[in-house]
Amino acid sequence: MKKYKIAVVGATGMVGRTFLKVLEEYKLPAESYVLFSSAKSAGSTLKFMGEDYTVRELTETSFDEGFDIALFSAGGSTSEKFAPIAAAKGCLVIDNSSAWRMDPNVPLVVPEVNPEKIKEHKGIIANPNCSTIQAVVAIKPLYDHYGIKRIVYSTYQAVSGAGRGGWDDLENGMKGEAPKKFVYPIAGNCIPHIDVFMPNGYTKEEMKMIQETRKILGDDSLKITATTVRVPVFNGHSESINIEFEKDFDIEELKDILKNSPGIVVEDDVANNVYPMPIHAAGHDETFVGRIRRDESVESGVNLWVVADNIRKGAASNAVQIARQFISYNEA
Ligand code: 3JM
Repeated sequence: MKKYKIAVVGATGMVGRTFLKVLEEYKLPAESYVLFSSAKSAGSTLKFMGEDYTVRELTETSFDEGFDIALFSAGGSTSEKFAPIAAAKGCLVIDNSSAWRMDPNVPLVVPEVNPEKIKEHKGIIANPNCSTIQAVVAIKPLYDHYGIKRIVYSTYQAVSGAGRGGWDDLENGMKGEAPKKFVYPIAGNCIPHIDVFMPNGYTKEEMKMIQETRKILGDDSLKITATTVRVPVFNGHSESINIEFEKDFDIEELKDILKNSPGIVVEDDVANNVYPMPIHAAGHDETFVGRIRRDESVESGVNLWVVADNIRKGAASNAVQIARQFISYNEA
């Protein structure tokens, strides 16, 4: 079996550190790992695979040494500049930023949903937005069985999605300190504003969910609307997803479909107060689905409550799962 030279770009950030944890767990067939960061964090040491790794500064010649796979999570501008450099050197980039997601030459992949798109890569594969990933894991099996007319997303997103600055704003805000990352205090608050506002009045986060869902499901005409909200939760995104189907459905059959689909854990026993919550999803790679009930206001619709660890399945684990699937296609 081939052994892979793997680079982690943005290793010191919140997602980067989770990359390292997930890589330790998934045990890819690696020949070596090299960790990169910006000049600011270069030279620091990270514990990885039981050893001390010195983080190296990412430069234009970093990919000259012949990497096979690079996991990027260093922000959009770093990806814009360095992903093409890495790809030109024959390295597969799996990019966690929004920089390449909507590029028609870049597959946008969630391994439970559209793994075969990995084979079409031209050097870059994009990891979807955290909120999109958990949504499409839950939606895809229902899309296949019943067809979908329209989706309404409402999200309740954790501060970890905004990186360490978001985390610190909640922690310090609970002690009464003013926010640094968010426009308003997040402690004791909900902020209906994630990423920047667009000319149509939506936020960019909302438009990411809409456009990425269409691309991943391969359905450009799917009707979708979204409201994305930052809530005072440290880690784990929650989503209310309302779906209107083309065909009629049986609610027990729908639950069975979700139970038997990859990457999903159904937690739905309201008589015993069982439903998904961020405090339970943290540390897991599955998407948790509950509060499954018919939308009685339309002919054929359902409401779902969908929760996942946004730093793991929403970022690091999904990217490592793409790498693992890429390797297994190579071996086949
Ligand atoms: C989630 O600095 C940056 O460019 C990162 C901005 C960002 C993104 C993004 O647009 O890539 C922060 C948090 C995302 C995302 O996954 O879309």
